[in-house]
Amino acid sequence: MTSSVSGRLFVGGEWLAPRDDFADLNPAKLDEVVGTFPHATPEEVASAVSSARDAFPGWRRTSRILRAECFDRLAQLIKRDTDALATLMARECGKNVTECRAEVVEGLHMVQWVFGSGRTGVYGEVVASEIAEKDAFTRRKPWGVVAVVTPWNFPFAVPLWMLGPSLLEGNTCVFKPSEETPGIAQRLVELFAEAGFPAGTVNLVQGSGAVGEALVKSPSVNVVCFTGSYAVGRRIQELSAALPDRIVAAEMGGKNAVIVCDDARFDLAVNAGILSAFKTTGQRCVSASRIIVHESLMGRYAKAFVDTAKRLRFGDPLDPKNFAGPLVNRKGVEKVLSYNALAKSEGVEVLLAPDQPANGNGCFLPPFVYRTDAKPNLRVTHEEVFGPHVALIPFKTDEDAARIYNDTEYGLSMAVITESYRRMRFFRDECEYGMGYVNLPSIGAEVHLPFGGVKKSGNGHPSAAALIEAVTHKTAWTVNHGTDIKMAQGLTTAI
Ligand code: UN1
Repeated sequence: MTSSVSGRLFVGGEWLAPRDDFADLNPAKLDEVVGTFPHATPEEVASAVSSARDAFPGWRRTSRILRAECFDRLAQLIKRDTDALATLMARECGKNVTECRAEVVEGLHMVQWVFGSGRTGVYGEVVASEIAEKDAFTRRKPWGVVAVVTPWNFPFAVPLWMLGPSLLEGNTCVFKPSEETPGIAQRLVELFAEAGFPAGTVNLVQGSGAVGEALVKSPSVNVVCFTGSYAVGRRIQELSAALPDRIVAAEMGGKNAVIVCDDARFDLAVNAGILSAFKTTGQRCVSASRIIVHESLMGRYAKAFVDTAKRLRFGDPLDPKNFAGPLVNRKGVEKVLSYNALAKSEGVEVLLAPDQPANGNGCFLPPFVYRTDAKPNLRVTHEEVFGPHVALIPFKTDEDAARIYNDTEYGLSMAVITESYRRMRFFRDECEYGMGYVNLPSIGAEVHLPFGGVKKSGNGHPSAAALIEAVTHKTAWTVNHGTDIKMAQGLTTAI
């Protein structure tokens, strides 16, 4: 018998009484309730924001090194609980437990990075002044309260990408996770509390989009860090436009691609395509739903790709031998099925299609693979699907491949499979993306690298370590150590 989580909100260092407003189901076995959770009321959201606001001055005044040291304790707790965290995550979001474990490790890496940055991070620079007697320097200051609004597909690492840099720099946080993964979010906040983060520095509100909306509308929230769908990210940006100094760091999905050049190592190219398309059942924002293949390789590539895709085992997330698990919920299955149907109606050549969902009790859906020429109006090759659904698209020249890659509204992740440095540079410069990979899948970023995209994928405030830019603002300091006033630009000081 597996245990069920009693969901509680965490406000001002206190756990509120559990409530069961909504049930959190295991997508591999829809009759298993992972936990029951409260929808935060508008008053509870307001109280979480004011707790964060009240905790801000004390936390900001705490030395950066001492703030970072709290993360050392958190790292020990994550190491202690890695297996339990991975198992809970697998039950809640359906990712295979081996992937969940890797995600816990990714979260741990963020925490370790924050700890190390306490003593090594640079948070200002000394600059020159026109006046010899003046010292000038910049210094980063925290904004204040950061709302952390996160998705279900990376329910542990992505929150830490945001909570880590925010707290390191002296901000306080209100965390609103996806309602698909409230249990792992609650566990994470329990670990923050156990690690000794002061009351009010990390607050947890749970529930649906209305809860996130109330949080984002609060004028006391200075920064919103968001990863999730374009529709929600756009809504956050619109609501935030009403506030003059609101910062939004948004990462909003992709229509990523792997480009397979004619000089590619063949097996590596097939594996990179398979991992990009089907790891996490295609539910990473960096998953590739387009493999752009040189026409001379296409016949052989398509055959090897389909043969490999047929062999992949989508099954129980708790069985480490399975390649991947179910989709996150029924809605996810219906969305992918509707794109599979759309592909057929748009006239593509279907190479592999699921007959029907493989398991009636879970949200399983085997891969869908098709081949099509690049066409500007084909919706399936332009819209984000978020599931095991992938197009193989032929190209003739590198210029064609870059044009096909760029012909979407998104620009998140790109992988190029080539042995040629010249080609790698060509795609690096000509394509629009945030993360570029060579001879690798389009997934698998590490926390000390910036993570984000351009166009509909993001607004230039990448997550993970690079989030420091969004959660602080740079101030300028100019200090005169002369005995009279001398001004820049030759401004006269005679009175
Ligand atoms: C996401 O897909 O939302 O780069 C995050 C990766 C992971 C993070 C993915 N480190 O694939």
